[in-house]
Amino acid sequence: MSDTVNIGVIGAGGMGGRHAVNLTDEIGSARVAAIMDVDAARAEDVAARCGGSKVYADAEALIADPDVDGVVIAAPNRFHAELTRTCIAAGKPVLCEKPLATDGEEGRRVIEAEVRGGRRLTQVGFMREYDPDHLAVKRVSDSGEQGRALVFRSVHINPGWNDFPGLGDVVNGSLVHDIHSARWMMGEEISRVYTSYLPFSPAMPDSARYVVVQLQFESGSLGNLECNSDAGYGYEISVSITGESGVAQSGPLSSPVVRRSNAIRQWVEEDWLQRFRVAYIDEMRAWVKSIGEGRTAGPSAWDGYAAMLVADACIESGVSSKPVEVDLPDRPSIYG
Ligand code: ISE
Repeated sequence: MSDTVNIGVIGAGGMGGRHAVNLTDEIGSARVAAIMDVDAARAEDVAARCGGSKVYADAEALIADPDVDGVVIAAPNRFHAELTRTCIAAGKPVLCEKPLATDGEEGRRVIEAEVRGGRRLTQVGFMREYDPDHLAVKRVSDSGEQGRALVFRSVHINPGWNDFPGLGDVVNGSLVHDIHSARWMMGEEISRVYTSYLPFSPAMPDSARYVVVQLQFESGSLGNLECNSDAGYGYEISVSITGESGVAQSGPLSSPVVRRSNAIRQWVEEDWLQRFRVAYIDEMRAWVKSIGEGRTAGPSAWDGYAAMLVADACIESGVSSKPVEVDLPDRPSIYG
């Protein structure tokens, strides 16, 4: 491999486009060698923005390209697991956007493929692991200065959704991040969930406007995840860990508090691309570095799979209105 890491990006929409631009503008040691999208014009635009990448209409052909050292998957969620398995079969490192799969069963097949190959090749795009606010809260909790971690809380505010999301859309598309943050920041597995949700109207009982998930961790610690899928004003994410003698809490906003004309105002980010701008760049930098060093780090396929098992349980609980136990198998040795 030359000093430059050649990346193929699958999906030239908002997320894939952002990854491609970050690779081009922010990561000196990488270039976008190839880009794939079923919308040729969209792929051409991103390719031109990235200095003239090869354009593919077929994801398998991009993965097989010998000039591609690593693959970013930012295609629609339903393609994630299968494309990740294709990368594993080709022996190529892959950064797959969340969710790794559409359910636990599909996630299990990714794990089987990676275990069969005998080494980690997959990083999952749980980019909260690179967000300075999440990291700061975790650092305080891990330091032990507030005693044992008792309760994890997260509040996830989406500005809106294209149409009326169902419970599965909100859990797999949004809350899956917080499920991962809960496991990662508390350093333990979730053993039980109980989900309640509010539909957009009584006439649309399957829609999910606001979702609340109560968690229990293996040690007995507790958690609470909230997601407003359609807040109508902006995007906010906050997390906290309550310990025995204190609470570490991230501020939801990075903008200054402005006092003027008898009012206090604070600007709210429009979406996750703004809020997590730094995290996406740091995630990409770390992933490219790991490819250059011939190792795989960051959130693993196992993390992606565990999150899907919890997500499945959250959906089952929301539908049945009953608590659901999470049955996580033993972690294969390649995941440490
Ligand atoms: C979006 O797809 C993301 O990945 C964001 O991080 C998340 O906060 C948002 O809810 C999702 O829709």
